[in-house]
Amino acid sequence: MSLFPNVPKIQYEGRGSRNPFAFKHYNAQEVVLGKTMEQHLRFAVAYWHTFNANGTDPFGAGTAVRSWDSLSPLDKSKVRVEANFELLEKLNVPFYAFHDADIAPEGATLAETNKNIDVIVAKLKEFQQSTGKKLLWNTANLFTNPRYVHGASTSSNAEVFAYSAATIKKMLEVGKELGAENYVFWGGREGYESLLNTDMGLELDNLARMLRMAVDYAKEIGFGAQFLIEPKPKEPTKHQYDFDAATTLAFLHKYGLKDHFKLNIEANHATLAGHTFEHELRVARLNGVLGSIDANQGDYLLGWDTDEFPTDLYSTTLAMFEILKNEGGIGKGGVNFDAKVRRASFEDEDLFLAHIAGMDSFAHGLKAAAKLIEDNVLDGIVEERYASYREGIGAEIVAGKHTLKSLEAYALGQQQPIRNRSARLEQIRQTLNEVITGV
Ligand code: XLS
Ligand code: CA
Ligand code: CA
Repeated sequence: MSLFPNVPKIQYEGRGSRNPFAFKHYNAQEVVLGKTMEQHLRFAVAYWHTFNANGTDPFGAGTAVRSWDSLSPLDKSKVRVEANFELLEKLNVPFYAFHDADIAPEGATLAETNKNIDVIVAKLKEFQQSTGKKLLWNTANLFTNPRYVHGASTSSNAEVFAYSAATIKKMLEVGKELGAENYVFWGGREGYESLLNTDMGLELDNLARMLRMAVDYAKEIGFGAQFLIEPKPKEPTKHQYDFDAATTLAFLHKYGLKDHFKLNIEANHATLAGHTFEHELRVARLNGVLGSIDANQGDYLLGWDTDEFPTDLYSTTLAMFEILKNEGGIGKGGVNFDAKVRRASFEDEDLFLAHIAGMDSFAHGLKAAAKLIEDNVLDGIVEERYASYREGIGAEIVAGKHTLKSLEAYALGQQQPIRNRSARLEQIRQTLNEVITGV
């Protein structure tokens, strides 16, 4: 029985198509720079936004109209599993991602919750086997339940730390059972509101303690997923500890955890931190920790995490440029649509149309980024701009042959005033426009 009878299997029809239920750019088997689009992009659907979110906002009730609305919590969870695999199949998306709380209702006790999870995990496993779809990552929701009011690993209450540890343990086991390729740690409420009542040192030490325990347990049970930390600067707490890629890297270095984690970079979190998506990806890439991405976009007029489906081609192009430049591309990670339809897009069809828009925007970005690389556009510009470091004094500086003293002697010896060259940014942006509109 179909849960989305009005939606056909989405096919690639190419650029000129005006069929809303067709891809204009995402052609899974098309080869770009030696790999298929499917291999480059490894798309994933986020369970929570797609099957759980109902459009509730602080001013109004849910608007989404779903066929499972009237069911009991456990039956709802079961139908959502079917909805997930039908949607993945119709969109030709190979992966999905979830939190424990997305797939099964919380019970009255931890044991009961775990039992509910087991029921659904068995069903997910059956569907994975019959469809060939895979779990990109799973994670623990350590922020919704009121027990996490002061955080989870960084809670002021040790009972909450222990409960969080038990939940992470369970979700690592679930990840192993379902063959998850990654496991994500997003710092839900790991942050603080005011230093007046916060022991920041202890909280950060505890966060590191929990991550270390997770690394150890995964090893113990033979769960080989790539571990990912997902930075975010604020929301829900005023100050989140994993503020951005650079802050998270410093944390991992300090606690000797760098070898065990990569980063899951989310576009909307980057902009909330006052960075661009590509900035965060570049920082991660240069430090060898670009693991996976959460694809979405924020709204430049709003200061919060709107998690919109990505449609900004500048952003998808520059993001894909970083991914293509990353050794091994996106690797074990993927492009996870951590994005939700707008509250006014409340019909089932919108779930598909939104993913088509996101997938096409990333496929378009992939093609544009590949063109930038093939035609040596940005690399050529950068190479020319830094040419002074490849000869003369620049080459000597790079080779480590100089000191402040020797450079003073050099500068004193120069007779001509220093001449700089224009950076030509306007022209570069025009070239980028040409590339994006030309592919
Ligand atoms: C919230 C985060 C969250 C993580 C997974 O802002 O994006 O959804 O991706 O816990
Ligand atoms: Ca996310
Ligand atoms: Ca988000």
